[in-house]
Amino acid sequence: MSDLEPHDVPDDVDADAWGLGVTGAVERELTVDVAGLEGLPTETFTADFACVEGWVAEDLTWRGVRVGDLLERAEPAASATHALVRAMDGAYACSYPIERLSEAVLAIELDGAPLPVEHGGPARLVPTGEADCWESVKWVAEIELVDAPPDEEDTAKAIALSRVE
Ligand SMILES: Nc1nc2c(c(=O)[nH]1)N[C@H]1C(S)=C(S)[C@@H](COP(=O)(O)O)O[C@H]1N2
Ligand SMILES: [Mo]
Repeated sequence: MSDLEPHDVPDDVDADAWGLGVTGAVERELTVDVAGLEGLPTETFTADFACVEGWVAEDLTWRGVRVGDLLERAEPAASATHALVRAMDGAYACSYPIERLSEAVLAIELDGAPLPVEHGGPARLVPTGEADCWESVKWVAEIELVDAPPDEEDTAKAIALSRVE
């Protein structure tokens, strides 16, 4: 493992080189880049973002692609029940039931501008509806579909809570 703390901005984020893989229990693994996401239907919504550390960012307007639209293109296997959303910073990964992940948005814009790297650009997972702050995975690099809840590798909550005093 690198000595990069998972909350640090990865220093090699290059929007032109970035790609997101949809892997695992799917009929066709695929990779999508920023242009590919821009080519899919997007939606825009506004929400507050609250962190368990005690702060709130109000009225954030996200634009992005419904994860369900992306998963459809990869044709999830009938056996797939969950997904691990992995960040490009290696250790950070969050597990989701597929139905819930499908409702989340892969955001590429924040408040009308390309999502800044410090907030997870080129693409950040933004759950719609109730969610914990650590579920909003920044610098998403891979969505791996799996046949059972991936407890071992589901590190996001522990990493986030380790930062809370
Ligand atoms: N890849 C990655 N995503 C992450 C985290 C992280 O450490 N690494 N922290 C999470 C937590 S706990 C919070 S509160 C938000 C912080 O988002 P911000 O840096 O845009 O404020 O990112 C979430 N997504
Ligand atoms: Mo958080």
